[in-house]
Amino acid sequence: MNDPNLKVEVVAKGLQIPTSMAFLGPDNILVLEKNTGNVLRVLNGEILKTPLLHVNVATPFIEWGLLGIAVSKGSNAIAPRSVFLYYTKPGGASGFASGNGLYRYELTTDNTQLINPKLLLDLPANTPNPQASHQGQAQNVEKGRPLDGTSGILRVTQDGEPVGNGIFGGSAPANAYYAYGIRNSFGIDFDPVTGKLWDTENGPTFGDEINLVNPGFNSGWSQVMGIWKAGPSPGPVIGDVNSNPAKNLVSFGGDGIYRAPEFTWLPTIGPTALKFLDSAQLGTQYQNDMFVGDVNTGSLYHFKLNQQRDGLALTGALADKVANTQQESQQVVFGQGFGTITDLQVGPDGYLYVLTFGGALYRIVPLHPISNNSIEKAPSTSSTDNNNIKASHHHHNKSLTTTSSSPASNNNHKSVPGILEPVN
Ligand SMILES: [Ca+2]
Ligand SMILES: [Ca+2]
Repeated sequence: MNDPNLKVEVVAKGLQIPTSMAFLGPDNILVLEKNTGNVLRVLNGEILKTPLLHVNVATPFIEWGLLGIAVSKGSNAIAPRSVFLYYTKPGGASGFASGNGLYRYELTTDNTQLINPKLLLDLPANTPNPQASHQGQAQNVEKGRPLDGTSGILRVTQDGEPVGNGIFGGSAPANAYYAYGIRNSFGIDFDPVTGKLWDTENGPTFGDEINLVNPGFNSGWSQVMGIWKAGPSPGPVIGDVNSNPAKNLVSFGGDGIYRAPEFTWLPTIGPTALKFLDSAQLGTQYQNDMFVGDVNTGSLYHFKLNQQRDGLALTGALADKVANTQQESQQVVFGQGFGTITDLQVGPDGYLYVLTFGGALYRIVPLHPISNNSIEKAPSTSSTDNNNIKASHHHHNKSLTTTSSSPASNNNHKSVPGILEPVN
């Protein structure tokens, strides 16, 4: 940790490619394993042997498997709690995968089983065939397929119904779109102060992004990545100004609105989870700030928001909103040596939890516990009574691997992992 007043504790080790987590209570955490298809519980630092659930998952690609989890409280004290899972289903005509499903399960009251699954969203899981997949209006190809569930952030109720008539209208899955033109999102979270959604996105070999995602947000892919014209290498700057974005973007009659990233890495670092620390337990100087994980450098990044909270507070070489070099990126590094960070959550204890591809779960805590009784943790976003759930369905993450021999690592046209975050 760059802050000498903070330290990293190991909560648990020995998980097999954990992808995401959700708190049931203090020291009581559900964790997903990507390839085993197991939903496990880590209780007081111990990984309980019997999974709450095992699902068959498609695993041949780095982007596929058991990927996203969110927990909602029951509608009252005795109602079952809902657990939402997002995973890639095996089979289908291709033999690889029949789709990506968002399911709602009931958690048994003894916290040992997930039962009564209900399929809320049935989304495509395209194999890495550049010609066949991801050339639609969701990717800003005007004459391409209508919105098909790819390259978007989707919003449905906890029963899987569209919210109102949907921003882009039509039938499922178009009516579930909240945002589109997203190449490969990995992390989403809601600002606890404004309620606004933010995401991280992975570029191909350049142009990773952090975005403020307003309703109807168009991120610009496959025309723009970062602020540059998309291509094998960065083209000219065409996407740095909201009011004058690249030409030829699909706007759905004006319902879709391009917005430039609030931050871009030119050399790719593979940003992953994004989390707001809605707690003062690491010190008030970090309260409600944004934290982001990555793949390529093992770093955890820390960003302060500007006063209006519609952008980031950036100075020096980052005042241009671009980390032009790895060195510039160091300015926002909070800690290093984590390996690949797959998820970040704030525990009921107000500390920041870090889940890693290598199988460890860490917790960032103060060196000396903060003993200010006046500090109260804000309501946790990992467990809410909200009505909506958002599913991030993305496009290929080229970088959730450290080996170039991965079938996924050289392909820009995949379907994708999902992360679920409850709505505030
Ligand atoms: Ca973008
Ligand atoms: Ca710069």
